[in-house]
Amino acid sequence: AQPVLRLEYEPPAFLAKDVDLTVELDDTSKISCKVEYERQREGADLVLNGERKPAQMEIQSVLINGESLDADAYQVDDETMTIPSAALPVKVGEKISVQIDVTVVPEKNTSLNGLYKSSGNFCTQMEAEGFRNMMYFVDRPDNMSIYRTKVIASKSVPHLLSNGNDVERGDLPDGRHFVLWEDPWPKPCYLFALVGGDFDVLTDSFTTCSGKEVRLGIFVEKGNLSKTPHAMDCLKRAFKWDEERFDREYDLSQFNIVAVSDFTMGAMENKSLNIFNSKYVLADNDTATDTDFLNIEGIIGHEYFHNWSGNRVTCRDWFQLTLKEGLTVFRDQEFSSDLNSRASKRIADVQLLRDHQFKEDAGPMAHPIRPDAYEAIDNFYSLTVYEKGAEIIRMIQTIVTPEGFRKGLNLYFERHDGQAVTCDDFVKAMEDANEVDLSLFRDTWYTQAGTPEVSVKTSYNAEAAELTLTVEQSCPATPGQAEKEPFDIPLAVGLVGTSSNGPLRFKVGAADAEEVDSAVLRVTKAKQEFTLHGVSEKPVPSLLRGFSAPVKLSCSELTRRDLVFLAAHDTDSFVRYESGQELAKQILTELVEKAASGVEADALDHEDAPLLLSSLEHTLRDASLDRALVSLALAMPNESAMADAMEKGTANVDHISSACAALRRLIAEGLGPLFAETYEATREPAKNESPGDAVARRQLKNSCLRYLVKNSALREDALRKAVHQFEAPENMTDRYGAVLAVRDIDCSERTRLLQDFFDMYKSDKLVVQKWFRVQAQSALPSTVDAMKSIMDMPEVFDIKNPNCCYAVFNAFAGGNFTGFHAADGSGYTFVADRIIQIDDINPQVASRLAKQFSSWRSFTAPWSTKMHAELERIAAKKDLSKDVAEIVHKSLE
Ligand code: B3K
Ligand code: ZN
Repeated sequence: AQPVLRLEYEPPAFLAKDVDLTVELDDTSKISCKVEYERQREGADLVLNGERKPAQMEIQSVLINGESLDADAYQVDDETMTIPSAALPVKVGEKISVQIDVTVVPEKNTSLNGLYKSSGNFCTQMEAEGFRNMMYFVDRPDNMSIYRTKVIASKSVPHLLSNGNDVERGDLPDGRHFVLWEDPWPKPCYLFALVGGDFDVLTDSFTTCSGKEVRLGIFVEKGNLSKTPHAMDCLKRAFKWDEERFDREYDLSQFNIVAVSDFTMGAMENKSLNIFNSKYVLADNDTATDTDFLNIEGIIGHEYFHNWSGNRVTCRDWFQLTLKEGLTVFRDQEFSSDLNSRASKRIADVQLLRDHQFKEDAGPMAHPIRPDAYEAIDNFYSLTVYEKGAEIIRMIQTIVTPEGFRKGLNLYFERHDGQAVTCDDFVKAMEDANEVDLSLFRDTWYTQAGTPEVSVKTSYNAEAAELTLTVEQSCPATPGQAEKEPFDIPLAVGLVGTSSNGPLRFKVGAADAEEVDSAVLRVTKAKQEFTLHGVSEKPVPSLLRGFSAPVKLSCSELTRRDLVFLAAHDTDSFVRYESGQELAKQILTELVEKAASGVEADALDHEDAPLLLSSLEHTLRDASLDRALVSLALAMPNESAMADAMEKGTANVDHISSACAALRRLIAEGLGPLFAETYEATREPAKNESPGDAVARRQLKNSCLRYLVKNSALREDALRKAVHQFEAPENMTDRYGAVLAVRDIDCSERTRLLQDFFDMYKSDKLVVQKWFRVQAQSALPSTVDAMKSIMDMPEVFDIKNPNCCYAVFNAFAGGNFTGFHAADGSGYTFVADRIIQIDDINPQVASRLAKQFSSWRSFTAPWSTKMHAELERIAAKKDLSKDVAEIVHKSLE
């Protein structure tokens, strides 16, 4: 497909001011849309977006000012309807009414984009470009309109919902009923939503800071009411948090959430009618893990926060997507951090970024957070736009301070309320509210792709009590960007003293500056020096505190002992964690080299393993630590992270797998008794334990259990522990944790737990998806066969359901390194077959899966050649969707 280019933006020739929709829900649904279009450009034709497929849209009639337009008076092709200017006799600034009637078949719409059916209920997903699957319209985010929507259906469809307020409802003479909705806030069509179905409903209310009462509703498929209270609590917390932290009040008298089983993404922020993947709404102790509960909180918050960052102020065009997504991810991260453990949330977010976004930034799909071109916009709902985008916002907050950030955000909302704007407008508001110049920051982070590499050297002058940091930065080339300008990087640093084992105070810049124990250095040049004064002893530097910028940091003079020291003594919890990870990574890198030199997997050992073990032991024994952080420290860099860290074309799957397995074994064997002791100490709830502490305790307990089963001497006992934990769990975290612990071991306990798990939960789709996931991620050689058996279970597996695909195919391709990269290519072939199969059903799901092949250049042969061959096979598929085509072609370029 021809790429769309950011710099070719032109405002629309016609704006839809008022939209009057009537939707008659049925097998073949009739949709009538009367729009007041205001001309913006003299002489321009009215070009409407519309696609016949995937919902079989058929035009019934076109009326201009109430007069029927003959079919030969307008043109229709695969993507547009063009009404010639001559048929639209209005001047610039004047309005003309255009009414289009179509029919669509929601059941046929397996793309889940537009109007479709899920478990018998009607629902919509319009972002980014779904509205055009239901109506010919100016489908772009800078076209903002007031919507009135009349939904009509038979009474077997009792709940009829849309955006805004329900202003009228009643019965029709033919026995059907209707509800009329009016949304007073102008919005682009990607925020339009419509639902018709038979649901169970939880209602509640929230009183806003100015005393307005908001009715809240959560609509779920029948039988799920008991799994809604957590989501409702989260929703009310989100309302309150946004008032307190960012002065944002809700702006309508009702707010509804609908949970559906078939949904491509996590959820969608449609104005006052959020639609969710049921995975991110439904939870109770028996069926949801602690992580599920936290994810629900984050996503309910995220969608609610979009009401301001996205809906009241939206994007001018889709290149600006990070304007709403990066900002809203940042807001949901802060929400979760304020409500739970900030330190472990930060580490989890950094893990996600480094494990997945760094990979994207180093591969063929690398793009700036504000891309310059796209073929299929849905491919750009990426980790870069979302997660790296949130890091860019976080850096702005670091630069202007949290208080300045709040001021800047208030100015942004005030200045642009009701508008569709750009990332530049956002940065400008931050600059104006804080009187700072962010031009270098803006011109690097928003325009350049790739992960900057920052290296630091220090030199200490005892006499002058000065520490000089020499900082260098560079950024590897990415597609279309060979050379990069130096970024504007806020580098947070602290110093730790070895005589006190504690923070040292210092001064930045001048000897008479204020004394601090942490500072943010602004690195803006390729090479730059910073001098810290008043440094009373030779310190160990604590660099990139809190992961203050999305970069790869190295400091070659930090010895392994320094890393162990930081892991034990730094006051910054991120650097503590990071130092342990860095040590493990260095050891793993050398284990990979040993494996390459022919050492057998079982014989792999490392002279610094004892150092790592003593560091982990120190962490495990430190009673003052948050147990969630202890558990995070125990997780070693995985195979895929190691492959990413290697030079392109050098990753050998066998060597990496052996090295990672060896390190896990060394830890499991070296700390066996301590894991057993810690497991006992964390098995039962403590007195007066807070819910957050309980989550952290269970996290640590399950980490220990996973190591215990890897210890050959303790395995038998560990398997008994797993079975017991499965049978008498505190909640699903424990039951699922037990299954996870036995996942990779071919033993009777594994067979039994998997069977019991299925028997207990076979009627619960979301839990069965967990059962899929465990099997898809198993390191056992039978995994591809297990996935094929799952596909043969029509009562639980449906390839049209995205969650099923994610829990089996994406879980395998993205989370089962040894299985996906099996040397015989069986993993690749299995996944490529699925991409080809799913492409005809749901291109967005297929495209997400196809992204797993884009790392092929990282590997040595035979892996690289086999992945490449599968990419060629996918590329050759007839009628390949533009979503998958874009990924595959860019990967092959
Ligand atoms: N804005 C939606 C994403 C919809 C993507 C469609 N391809 C979810 C979110 O970020 O809140
Ligand atoms: Zn979002």
